[in-house]
Amino acid sequence: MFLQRLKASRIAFVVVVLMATVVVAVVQRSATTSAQGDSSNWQTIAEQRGLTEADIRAAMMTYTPSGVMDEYLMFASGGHSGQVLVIGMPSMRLLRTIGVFTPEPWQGWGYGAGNDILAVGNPEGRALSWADTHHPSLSETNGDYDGQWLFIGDKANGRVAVIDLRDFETKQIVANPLFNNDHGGTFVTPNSEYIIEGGQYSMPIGGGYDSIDNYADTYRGIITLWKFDRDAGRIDTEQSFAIELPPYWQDLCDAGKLASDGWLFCNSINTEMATGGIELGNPPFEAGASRNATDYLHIINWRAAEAVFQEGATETINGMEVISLDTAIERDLLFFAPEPRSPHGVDVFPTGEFLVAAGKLDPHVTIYSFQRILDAIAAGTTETDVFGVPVLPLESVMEAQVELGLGPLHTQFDGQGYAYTSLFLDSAVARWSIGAEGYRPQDGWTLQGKIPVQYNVGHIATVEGDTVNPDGGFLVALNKWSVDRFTSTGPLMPQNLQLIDITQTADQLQLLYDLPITGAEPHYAQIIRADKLQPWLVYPEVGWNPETQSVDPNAVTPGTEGVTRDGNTVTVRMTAIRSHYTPERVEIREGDHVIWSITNLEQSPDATHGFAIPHHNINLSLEPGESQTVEFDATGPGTFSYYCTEFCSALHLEMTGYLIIQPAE
Ligand code: CUK
Ligand code: CUA
Repeated sequence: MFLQRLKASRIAFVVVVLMATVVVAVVQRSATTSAQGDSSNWQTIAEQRGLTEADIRAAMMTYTPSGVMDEYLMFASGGHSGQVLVIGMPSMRLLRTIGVFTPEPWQGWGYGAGNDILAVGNPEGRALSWADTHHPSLSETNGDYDGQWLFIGDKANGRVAVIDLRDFETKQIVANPLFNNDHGGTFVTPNSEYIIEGGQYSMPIGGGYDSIDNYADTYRGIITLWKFDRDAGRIDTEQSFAIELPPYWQDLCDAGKLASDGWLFCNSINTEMATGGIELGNPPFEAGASRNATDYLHIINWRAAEAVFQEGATETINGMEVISLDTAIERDLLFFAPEPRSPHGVDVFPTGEFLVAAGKLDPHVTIYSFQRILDAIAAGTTETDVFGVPVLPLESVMEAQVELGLGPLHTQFDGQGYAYTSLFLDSAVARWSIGAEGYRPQDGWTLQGKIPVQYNVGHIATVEGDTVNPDGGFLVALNKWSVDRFTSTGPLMPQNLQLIDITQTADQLQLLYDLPITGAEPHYAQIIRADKLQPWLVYPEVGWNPETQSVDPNAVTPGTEGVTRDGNTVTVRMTAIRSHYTPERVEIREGDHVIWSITNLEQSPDATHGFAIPHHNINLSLEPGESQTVEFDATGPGTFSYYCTEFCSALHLEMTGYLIIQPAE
């Protein structure tokens, strides 16, 4: 744990070393002065820049000298960019973006590589080129992040992506055939058996047309359990299934673990079944969907659902097996419990014994006991919702409520017996103690303190916060607004990720660092210890196809390069190595269909070559050992200089060649 590692003695040692370094630098640069005065002394620098002792502590907690690695990696959703952001912590350096649902030019993602993966889910006649990624989820083994896979959902189009953490590249996208939006995804079960994708806005299952006047009859909610096949490294759509739900707006889900393994939980809003129509004089959604004092926490026995699916007691809709609402009720796999008020999210405690939901319009968080839920189910209930789903009385399942402040949203844990909840309206993060055995029984269920954040915080993420064994140390607040935090670059302002030290007492929670994020609203993030990841430095063998994670049959070996023709089909076999392509001239004819394979023969770390052909929208990034094949039609004559887009060597500018396309006649 960072907290334990960073003992006070070590801090003192670091201070002494830092000062000694500064003193040496001062001696070496004794004549250094500037127009702003003597800036060779760290105290003077601090004074000149108006830095407080707390600022200097913050700098020392985050400053990471060149060449020193980060202890943690944060995987943050890339929001509207449809990507994933990889951020080192505690330095808060952006290390990588991963092209997921959207083309990403630098990686060549969608410009010759990954085009077929990106095309999954394109509605007929329409190509999607953006996504709204919300919740990244690291694969788990026994409830702990195992550093192997990352999953993320696309709220805008109802898709889920699989990323392989050996090369940090997207391997698969699946499109939900039942729903064209999602939100309660992605979340994994404790051994990544399933990737959970909950829908958000109810619709006719299958996505077809029906009048909204039939809302209560034909519109429905859905939760999909995508089966993850670890050996294949892919979602197995044949072994995946979905559960039909009432047309409430299921929101955010979390999987049970340890004590509650085998179950999953989702909060919901709009149990009023409002259908909008402000322009017709109806209450707007914001009013219509927040009338009820409570909505329904969804409690789902996914192992029982899996058994129903395996029995075949499902119906097939658009190729997906669906457990009907009636079957779900009959087979005792779906229960509700009231949750106050317009809730957003449910979070399962590390031991799985409790779960917490927060109502955006209620200043409390409500904690449910899983044992009480089981007892209430066993005791039976006569109360149901209008669809016949059993409703467990709140008083029978509630363990505690803690008043925190305005607009509580999402909760995380630190492994020290505390929970943290974001307060959207207060723009703060609250720390509260967990008054249960195994946590902090001595402190009870109480608010401990709050730290202001800037501003409108959504999710928060603690180190390994969704595991059975959170690491503590740091918390990151993912804030929607930054308002006055950064030098203005116009009216569109960055999101603001703020790193917070949670190792101290509640009144000493300290804001350490602001990381502005553009191109995205990162809704959620997960943080993993960097030593759990074992990414490749170069691909294991020359000729590697990242899509199949094996040597590509089209890989080109030295000496086998060339251009061959079979009718109108031209095959180009090319190698790339510092600093040339072979061949350097490719002469073809207008109307040819071109299949162009190119293999980077390099085995040195970071020896990436690019490959771009003008006016054909082809742009590859070939990492050491990588092989790619692109296909295109030579639709017009011309002279095109293909070239390497990475400054790979002193003679990089010479790494080029000519594609010459003769006119058809
Ligand atoms: S959501 Cu964005 S702040 Cu999609 Cu999890 Cu709550
Ligand atoms: Cu290869 Cu520049």
